[in-house]
Amino acid sequence: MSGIEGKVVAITGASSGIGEATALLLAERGAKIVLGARRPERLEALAARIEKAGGEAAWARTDVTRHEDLLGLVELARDRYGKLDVLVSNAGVGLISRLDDLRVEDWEEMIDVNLKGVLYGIAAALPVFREQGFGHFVNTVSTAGLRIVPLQSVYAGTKNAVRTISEGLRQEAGDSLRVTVVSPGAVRTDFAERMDPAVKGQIDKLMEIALPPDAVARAIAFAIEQPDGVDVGDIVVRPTAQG
Ligand code: NJP
Repeated sequence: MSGIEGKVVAITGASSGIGEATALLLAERGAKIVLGARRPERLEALAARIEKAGGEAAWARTDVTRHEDLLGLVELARDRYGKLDVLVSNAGVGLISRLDDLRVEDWEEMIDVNLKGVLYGIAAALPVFREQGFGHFVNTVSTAGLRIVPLQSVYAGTKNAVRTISEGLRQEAGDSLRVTVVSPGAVRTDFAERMDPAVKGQIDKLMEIALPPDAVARAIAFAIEQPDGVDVGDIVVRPTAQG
């Protein structure tokens, strides 16, 4: 199958930003969307918005730090729509700081959400993709992993771990599963909201040139809509003005 119409796409981190924009775009193009994040009221409202526009959406409260929640999200896709074509592992947190600040809990949260959350997604979807004989992993990583700068080393480390695992997954996947990593640059979302005010200045500057989230959604849609035999491996989408 090629194209987006009729595909069942589960998205983590679907309650805002890039995940939300991706859900709206793919639903508009005829995909059935399974929304996951921790804020149910936002997922419910987004599903209602998609349905009102003539699309199809289901949702489940999903904390990606819990393996069982990812199993539940994949199960919901199969129960409701009979299959899962794509898992977009997009949930992420960017609690950036200097290593000297020793914000060990923030490091752990980034590892739990950005890295283990993606692994739990692989653990939930891979057996299903194997059984079906088709499936596509799309993992949101970051330009922070391509151009390493101060304050972002742990964040970039989690994203580059996902980049590495995704390439290994691609090589192990064989000829029927696809694996894509998407590296956004600065994107105008809620992403910086939880950042320490002391470091937020660096990000606020970037936000002045940031892209709207649907620019990344279009890149994800591009990877998904390719024919089965075309695996778009790595996409970088950053503002033209980003250094
Ligand atoms: O940010 P935001 P983005 N379990 O804050 C969810 C990467 N990125 O759209 O759980 C499940 O609007 C959270 O949902 P909730 C970034 O690293 C961004 O920009 O309800 N979900 C929300 O839906 C991330 O991987 C930029 O709070 C959890 C979503 O994650 C992806 O883009 C640059 C969760 C975050 O949405 C989307 O981020 C870049 C959990 N435990 C990479 N914790 C950028 N914006 O500039 C959080 O290079 N979420």
